[in-house]
Amino acid sequence: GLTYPERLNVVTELLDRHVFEGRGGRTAIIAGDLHWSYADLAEQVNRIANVLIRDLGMVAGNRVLLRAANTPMMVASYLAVLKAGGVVVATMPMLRAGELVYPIRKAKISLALCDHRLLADLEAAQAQAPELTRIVSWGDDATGGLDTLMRQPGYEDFTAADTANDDVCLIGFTSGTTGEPKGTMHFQRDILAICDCYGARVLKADPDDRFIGSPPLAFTFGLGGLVLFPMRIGAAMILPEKAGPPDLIDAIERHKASVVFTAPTAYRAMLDRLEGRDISSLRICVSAGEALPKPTFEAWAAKTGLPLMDGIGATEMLHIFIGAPRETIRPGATGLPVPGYEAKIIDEAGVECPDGTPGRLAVRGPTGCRYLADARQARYVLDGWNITGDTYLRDADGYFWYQARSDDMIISAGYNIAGPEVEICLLTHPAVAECGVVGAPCPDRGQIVKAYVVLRDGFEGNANLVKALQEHVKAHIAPYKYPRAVAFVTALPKTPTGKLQRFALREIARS
Ligand code: 3SK
Repeated sequence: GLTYPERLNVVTELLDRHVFEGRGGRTAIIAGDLHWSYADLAEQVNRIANVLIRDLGMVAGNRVLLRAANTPMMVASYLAVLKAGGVVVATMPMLRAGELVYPIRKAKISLALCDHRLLADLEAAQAQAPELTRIVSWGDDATGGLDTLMRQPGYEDFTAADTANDDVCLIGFTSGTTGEPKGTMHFQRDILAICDCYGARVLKADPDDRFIGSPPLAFTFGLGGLVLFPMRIGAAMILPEKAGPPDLIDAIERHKASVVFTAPTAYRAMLDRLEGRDISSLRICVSAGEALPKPTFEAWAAKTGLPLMDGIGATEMLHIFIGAPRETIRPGATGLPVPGYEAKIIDEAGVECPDGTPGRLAVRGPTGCRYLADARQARYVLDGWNITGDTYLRDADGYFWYQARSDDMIISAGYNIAGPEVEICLLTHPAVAECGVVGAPCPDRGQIVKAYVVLRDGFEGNANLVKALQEHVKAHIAPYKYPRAVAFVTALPKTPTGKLQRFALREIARS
């Protein structure tokens, strides 16, 4: 079991400890030409924490909204709020004004720190969210802005707030694929727990690793993979200015990244761009955020010699709770419960399913399961188990195999067909770059399988290709699963975290 001291401030453990113990000179952050050591980062954090308390009147327990891309100042602000005993509500940089109103109102946020480049939408949101009374920007050297306030003399030291290990310190909003976003609350100790479970027992990186990746820090996948896991072991994080696949390759090559956290879509996009590039510094590649199709695993392994470490996490659980250390990966399976967590498969009545039978994935562990003022708690958390929206099966060896999001099952002429299984099959066809498969209404069969396909360069979407794709599916998986309808599109609808929005495709299919 994990035990943490009753009084615990994670910033002491993740950051200040490295400085007290003589590791302050180690590199903490690399962003373009900027290099911050652990000591540099600690000073920035102290300066911002002083501004929060002395200039902005924050008191422990206050919620502070953060809005920025993955930049050094975003990391420092995040840690400063934690160190000062506040509660971070980080928002995805791509959210627009209308989407910012809900978290501000729901979490009753009065103070925000914001990169000046993203101010306009936050200010527009403020007009509809009067509880947000103060926005302080950085990066513009504005009068009264964070940059000037931070420079005040005497701000270089700050004593960490005396927080309890079960004080809430971050509220992560879900991406809201199934209704209003839910605010998930996490304790100070949860931040260490994910490092000491997934980080220490599955990822097993070391202090000389250099972490990189694309998920925003507002998505806890990014927070853990890019900030918390490296800091727990005194390693470095690389924060590229842009995090699209070409930028990721450039930054891996330039800064010799060794651990990468990103989603399957980004691995596929990188695969097409590796010719002539040197990414030999990579040694650990984590894939999560959406299910990892086996063809993507195989293609990445063939091109780089590296296995993709699949994992499933949830904003509710803070980070990955099923995955496999490199030596026990089974291609196609997500993995085993991360040490410290338990997982099971249940049916509609909540009864555990026998191995081999698909059902709903439920999980419990040291993190998770606390929603901010939300009646849906009673539906999604039963007896301490978090009921996910994913259909999985467990095999006789205890490995968990993804089937579909529970609401992504297509029922066609009485057959249950998992959309993602058809997607995986289509992805093995050379013409297919990306695809999404959903049920479309059909008077005869209830639903038919419909595939939305983005083609690779050089392929033309015509009737012959439709036939070829249908034959391809029939030849590789049970023929009743083949897409009776295929539409060629230039892009698929995605969430800000890069997940396919099947509900949006379903709506298109319905119209
Ligand atoms: O699998 C996910 O979507 C996820 C969500 C939150 C944190 C971590 C992960 C991998």
